[in-house]
Amino acid sequence: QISEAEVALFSVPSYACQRRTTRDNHNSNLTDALSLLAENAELNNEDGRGVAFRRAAALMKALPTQVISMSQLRGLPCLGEHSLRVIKDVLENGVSSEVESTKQSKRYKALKILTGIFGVGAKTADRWIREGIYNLEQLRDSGQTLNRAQKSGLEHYDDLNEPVTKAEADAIGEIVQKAVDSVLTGSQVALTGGFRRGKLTGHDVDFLITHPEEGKEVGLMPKVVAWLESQGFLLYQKTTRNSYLESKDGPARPASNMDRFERCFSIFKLTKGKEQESTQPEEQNDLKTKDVLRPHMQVDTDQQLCELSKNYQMEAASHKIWRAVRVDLVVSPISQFAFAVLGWTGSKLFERELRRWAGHEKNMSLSSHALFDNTQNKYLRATSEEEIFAYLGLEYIPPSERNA
Ligand code: DGT
Ligand code: MG
Repeated sequence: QISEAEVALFSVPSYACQRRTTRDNHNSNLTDALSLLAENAELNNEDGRGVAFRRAAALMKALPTQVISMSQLRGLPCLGEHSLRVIKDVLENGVSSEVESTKQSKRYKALKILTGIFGVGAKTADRWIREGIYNLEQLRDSGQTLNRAQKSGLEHYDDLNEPVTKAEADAIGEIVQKAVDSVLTGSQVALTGGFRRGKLTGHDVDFLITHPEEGKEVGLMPKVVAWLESQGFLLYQKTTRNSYLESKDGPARPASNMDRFERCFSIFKLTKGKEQESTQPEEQNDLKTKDVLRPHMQVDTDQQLCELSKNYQMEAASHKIWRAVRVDLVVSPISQFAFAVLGWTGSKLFERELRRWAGHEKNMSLSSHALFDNTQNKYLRATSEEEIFAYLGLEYIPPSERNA
């Protein structure tokens, strides 16, 4: 038994953007439970509930040591009645009964499976479940009309649900850099998202593209996409104008240069082993490629050719010489680049908290495009993330400590 006096109390600021959250987590038993309930709420379109659990999970993630007693949590922000109940359950019983029953529920399982398809959100999954569709077989049998994204998502389901490694992210980064160099010299590519925060795996790879000369980036995305497509790197792509009008959190739509944000949701075809190429001796690589791609065999007849092609396809499938990876590309003008980098580095909760801080504490509006000061009624220009934190009156938090 540990007496109350021996249990250290924590003191933690209430906004996640005021805290340093590394990848070290001393309370994963608690954060896993709270994150699952957050995810379940989000899958059920209960956004308020989802955010409450996310905030509670982020707070537990930021604690410097393992929590062993409820009394340590006294006075901490972000912990509502429901989250405290879940934490208490885990501390006393090792697991939360609510989490366990959620995990077992038919609805949660179906929502996970169906939203695991790229292009399927909570609303679509809910509609399918109401029609009796709980898994991929039932979906295939149902004859539901799928859009282009969902068809691709279903086709590459296993690949897209397998975490992307940092090595794969780097290999894709090299391809994107090559694409950008080929269509506009001087363009720059920045890795954003979870990998910029030092995560070792991710669900996708996020890149931000810009050019040091303002305006040169206009029309860049279609050219990059066309190059990637011509080289056979894309299994799927959809380019959208990331119009300011669509974002709920940004300030009122300003000057026309805001129209330029473009985003490409894509699925890359990544050759396996590509990420290890640089660490392997050249000869070994040559041999491997020849063995798989160019079997030394004499072909005399069409039938032999057909056999060979069939063999090759089977060989390719069993060797799985490539895999599908989700990649997000965003093009930003250099004048907005610092805001875009900050906005696309995440984590999602860190971003949400930055915007809440800006609005509630500073009377400012922050988006991935700009920072607007509502008191001075003007935009605040920035060329680095450090400057943006300074405008917001926040201590600078580096990417590796934004893992809230
Ligand atoms: P993961 O799941 O391993 O890919 O983790 P992250 O942190 O890379 O998450 P991701 O890829 O969903 O998003 C990266 C960041 O990009 C996220 O913190 C917020 C930002 N972001 C994502 N989608 C949008 C969007 O539609 N609009 C804006 N403005 N930002 C977005
Ligand atoms: Mg990501």
